[in-house]
Amino acid sequence: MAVNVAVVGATGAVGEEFIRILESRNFPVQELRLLASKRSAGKKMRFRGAEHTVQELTKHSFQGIKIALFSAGASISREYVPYAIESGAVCVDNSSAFRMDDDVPLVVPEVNPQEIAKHHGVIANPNCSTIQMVVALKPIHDAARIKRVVVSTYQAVSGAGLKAVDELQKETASILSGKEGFKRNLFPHQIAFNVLPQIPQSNAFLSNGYTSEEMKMVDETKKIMGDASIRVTATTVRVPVIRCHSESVNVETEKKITAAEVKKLLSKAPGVTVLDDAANQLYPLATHATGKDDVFVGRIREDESIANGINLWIVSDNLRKGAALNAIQIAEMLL
Ligand code: NAP
Ligand code: 3JN
Repeated sequence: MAVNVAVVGATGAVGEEFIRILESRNFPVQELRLLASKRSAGKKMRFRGAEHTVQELTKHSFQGIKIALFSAGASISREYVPYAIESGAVCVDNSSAFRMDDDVPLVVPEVNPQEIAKHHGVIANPNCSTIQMVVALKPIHDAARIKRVVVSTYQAVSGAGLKAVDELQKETASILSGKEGFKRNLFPHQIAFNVLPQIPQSNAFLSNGYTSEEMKMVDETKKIMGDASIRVTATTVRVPVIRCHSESVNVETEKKITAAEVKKLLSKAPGVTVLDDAANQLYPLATHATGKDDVFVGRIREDESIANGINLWIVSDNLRKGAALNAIQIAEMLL
């Protein structure tokens, strides 16, 4: 049965992807309501060949809505998710607003789909860097119990929204054309031809020296995997790539597991494609994963510095599996 669906933050990087995926997966949409700020009200966006007009988000926006997909930041979610629930909608929220609340399921369908049924009107979508990592880690945890994870990320600028993509493109063009005086709005340093060990770009650092993105990876991984004993440490880094996050992940397990066994396990794992053929220089790349649904894993090898260690290289489209696709998979399960 088709349902009325609202997309909050429809004009953003994640919102645009929501619309594309709802269409390509033939999600049973009766009415699609596109919501954004006052700035975008009246803007036209296409869905299934027809023009849809973006409306300003208000507390009355959710009448008749069954599924509300939120992607306009945590403060908007905190303010408007309660109105959506009150109107009878179930919300899938892409922001960090409710992720760590005890009574809110934090779901990656390949890892903990059983949590969806426990919702009270809102299901949280994890952070993009966490999602792609846990999809690859779950089969290893089930087989050999993961004790510790050390992850370093290489995150695309689209994770910071459309304005960040624009800044990278304009700054790159400005440098290549030899013009001086490019004015940055978003990133604290030059992002073109550079690598910034700070995500997010503002208010990033906590009193322990980590960034909030790093602590999201630590806390969310434990909650999704349902195992608070897994030790996780993260360094999150922005690179001048438009789309797809890459991750170098080191895993220490309780039980010995060989690289060949991990390859075999991941080859059968839902949502994972193994691309790992050293002889042919085959491994996951951002350019290859762009626009694709799976989490790509390669460079699978044993960590020879410890008894039970595995190294992985994990790449996925941050706007698809990392955000819109994961949320729509949750919505499909809800229906
Ligand atoms: P973006 O490209 O900057 O887009 C922001 C969207 O939010 C736009 O549609 C914007 O509408 C809307 N918005 C901003 N202020 C609003 C307001 N006062 N009322 C209604 N709508 C408002 O950002 P994005 O990359 O799509 O990310 C949006 C949010 O999604 C992030 O803040 C984050 O919470 C979440 N996110 C999650 C992940 C993840 O890891 N799962 C990844 C990326 C983003 P206008 O066009 O009117 O400004
Ligand atoms: O920077 C990235 O690559 C991912 C960014 C995610 C993000 C950006 C702004 C606000 C989030 C998130 O999903 O955790 C949030 C937030 O909701 O706190």
